[in-house]
Amino acid sequence: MKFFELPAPFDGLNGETMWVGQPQETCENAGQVTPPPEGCGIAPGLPSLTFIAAPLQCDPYYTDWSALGTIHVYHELIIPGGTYQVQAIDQACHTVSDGVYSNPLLMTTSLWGDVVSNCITKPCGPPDGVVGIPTDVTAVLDKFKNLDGAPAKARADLEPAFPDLLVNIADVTETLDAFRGFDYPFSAPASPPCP
Ligand SMILES: [Ca+2]
Ligand SMILES: [Ca+2]
Repeated sequence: MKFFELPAPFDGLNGETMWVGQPQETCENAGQVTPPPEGCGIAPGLPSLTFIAAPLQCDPYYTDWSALGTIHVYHELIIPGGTYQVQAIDQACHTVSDGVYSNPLLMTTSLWGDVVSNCITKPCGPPDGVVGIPTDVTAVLDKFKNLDGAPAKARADLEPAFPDLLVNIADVTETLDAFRGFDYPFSAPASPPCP
């Protein structure tokens, strides 16, 4: 994954690349990460009790990504309003060779605190470019409480800088700060993440 166009102060990392790491099954329930032996707790209104999450890392992890469905990629350098270029490569190819990667797919993340459009109908609508109290802040609070009609955790997990795959009151507070006009609170690293 290439950092294609990140906003300031992260723009010094534009052009740097990282790999998507090992995918792991993760609970939708706000208070759990890895599924315990007895299974994940409730996640009312969502189609599955789990989803697939994968962090970024500096070395390739090879798997059949197409078999996994939607993958939530998370890292401190997945930031709001950034555009990322995603490509895949076969394990048999040399990673330094041009022309052996799949066609690039560009993806842009939503603005800081913009989690949903609304959750009046389920599932919640996608981010709409604005941060509101009855929409975004309420959505994250509802996810913290595991209420019916809350958004998926991949949307509601805003903090810490490297998201912890949990949704608690700190995530609600960040969304409220975004509504109040506060800037993205996490800083850019001083040097590229990978050598
Ligand atoms: Ca919104
Ligand atoms: Ca969190």
